[in-house]
Amino acid sequence: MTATDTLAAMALGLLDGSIRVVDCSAPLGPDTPLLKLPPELADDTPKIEIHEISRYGDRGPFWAWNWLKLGEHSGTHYDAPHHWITGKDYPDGSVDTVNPQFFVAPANVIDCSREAAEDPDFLLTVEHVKAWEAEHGAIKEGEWVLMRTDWDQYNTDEAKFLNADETGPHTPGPTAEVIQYLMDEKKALGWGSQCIGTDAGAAGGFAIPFPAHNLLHKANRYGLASLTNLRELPAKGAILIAAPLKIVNGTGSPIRALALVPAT
Ligand code: 23J
Ligand code: MN
Repeated sequence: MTATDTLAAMALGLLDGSIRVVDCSAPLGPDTPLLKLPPELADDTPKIEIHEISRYGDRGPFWAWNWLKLGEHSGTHYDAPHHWITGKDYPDGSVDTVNPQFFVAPANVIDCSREAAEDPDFLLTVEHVKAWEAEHGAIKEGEWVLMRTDWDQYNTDEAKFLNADETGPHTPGPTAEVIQYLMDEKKALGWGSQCIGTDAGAAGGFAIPFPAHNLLHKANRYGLASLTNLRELPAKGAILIAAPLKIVNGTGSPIRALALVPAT
């Protein structure tokens, strides 16, 4: 099959509905949950603001439009290598310089929903990933690895989504070893989470602080956060479209993440 045939088959599948588009982005607005950092570290992500410029009225009779104020790492978003100090020197490490070929890629979806429901501090280990590969097939070079926790069910409630108490946030994520394995041995494209960031809630206190950020971006690879609807994706076989805005020197960007899946 030539690439032209492949694209023609895909065009048919999109038009006849046998390929379904799953929306993997959360609503982006003033109520979107945002990352809270410890006060001694930095300012938090600013609140998302949507301001009306005009709405079919005196200031523009025929049109409506808004202006926005928001952090790059707001809502369902993309982390570029320049987000972290370990990736700061890559010439293709900001959102405007990443090769767009990497914005469309196969996705491996590791279902940790049961574990995350039982333990909000659940950490995915290399043993888990290898067992998943034995069951579903190897993770291949250039593919996304997405951790399904069904955490998107808390997206409309910031307190539940962040799940913080006096000991800090409690949300699931990867061990440092998993990210190291995915980067060094699997040459994965990146790592995606359904929580506020790519790292576990407790990851600020790990031996390498925020290991997903540290190790993904050190490898000039990418992160996705606050993904939704991963329960609708097969373990293998989905194509994920995750493209950041082309913000000049941007370290990340909100995205409309879309998964192409077989309609069953
Ligand atoms: C800045 C500092 C720490 C973290 C983050 C941002 C994120 O999770 C993010 O959105 O990239 S952990
Ligand atoms: Mn981010």
